[in-house]
Amino acid sequence: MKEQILELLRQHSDKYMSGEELCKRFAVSRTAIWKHIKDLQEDGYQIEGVRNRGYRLLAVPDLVTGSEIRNGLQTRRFGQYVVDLKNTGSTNVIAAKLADEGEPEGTLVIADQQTGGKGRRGRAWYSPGGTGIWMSLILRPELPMAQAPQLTLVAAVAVSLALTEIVGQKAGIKWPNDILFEDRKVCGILTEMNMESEEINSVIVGIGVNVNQELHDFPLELQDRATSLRMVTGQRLQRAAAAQRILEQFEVLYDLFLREGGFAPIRELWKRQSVTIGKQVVAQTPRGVIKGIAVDIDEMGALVLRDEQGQVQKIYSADILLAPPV
Ligand code: BT5
Repeated sequence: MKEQILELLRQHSDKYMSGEELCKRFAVSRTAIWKHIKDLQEDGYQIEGVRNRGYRLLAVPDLVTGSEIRNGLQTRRFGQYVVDLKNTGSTNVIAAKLADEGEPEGTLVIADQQTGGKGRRGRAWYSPGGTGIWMSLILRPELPMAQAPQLTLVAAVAVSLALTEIVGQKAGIKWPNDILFEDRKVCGILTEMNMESEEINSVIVGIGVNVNQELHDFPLELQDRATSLRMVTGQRLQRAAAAQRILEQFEVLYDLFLREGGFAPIRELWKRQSVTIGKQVVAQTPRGVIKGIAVDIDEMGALVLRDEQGQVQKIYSADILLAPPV
């Protein structure tokens, strides 16, 4: 009922909602309504209560709850069902479990804080409370397994377009899964696949975006390489609004990707947002280190390098570093 009261207050935020009206709608006592209002106020909602007039919503807090994510969200599936958590190990782990239990495509798991946020290859993702978007989306694409890694690139384009729009400055993609502002990482993406007899059962796309941190909020080892939307814009942002823009972009591009049955339309957008192409890079691949110039990504999403011997090399999985100046 608390959520429904909040929805009503949102819809009528230009006027007062009388206590009597609320009692009638929910067939409960005034005390019951008052308790829910008090609860909402404790969550950070600024609700004014005026005798003989009623309640009015004045301001919403920066929360990443289902209610804040769904409110005004322009998607059909992505984020229409939200599991919100105050604190969890990793939203990817929870989303994978829910996917196993049959939750549908578009289900979103979002947490205010992660204590075991995961990066790739066993690395950690720093996810303190109240500052970032730590969310994982369940996808169930009908795709050959070999195409699953392309979903990281689809998500990267979606995040980069959404953040570019929010900040008004290009958010660059560093292949395969980093989004950068001015060479500093603002977002990382972790895509994990669950197979069932050679077929994709589900793909979990985990997205972590630094939103309201200041430099000193990052651990020392990240201070020279991480950034947040606040550090770039100089302003605090509502995390839920930023998450909505990402979900909206992602749904459009994901549908395009599936409809076109391939990576081609995304590839062009990817190249436009990339900060990797044209750069000297060092690729640390499972097969060893390859140095060269990044010249393209191919139709499968692999990074194409021209190495120091002039040979063309395709990289399917790697950590990319900018080469030190020679
Ligand atoms: C990533 O891995 O960039 C994937 C990060 C995915 C995080 C999301 S949050 C929601 C979902 N649930 C999860 O548990 N994970 C996903 P990788 O490319 O391996 O980069 C990891 C490296 O980024 C670390 O080793 C640090 O150097 C750096 N790093 C860690 N936390 C960071 C942060 N908050 N901001 C910027 N850089 C960070």
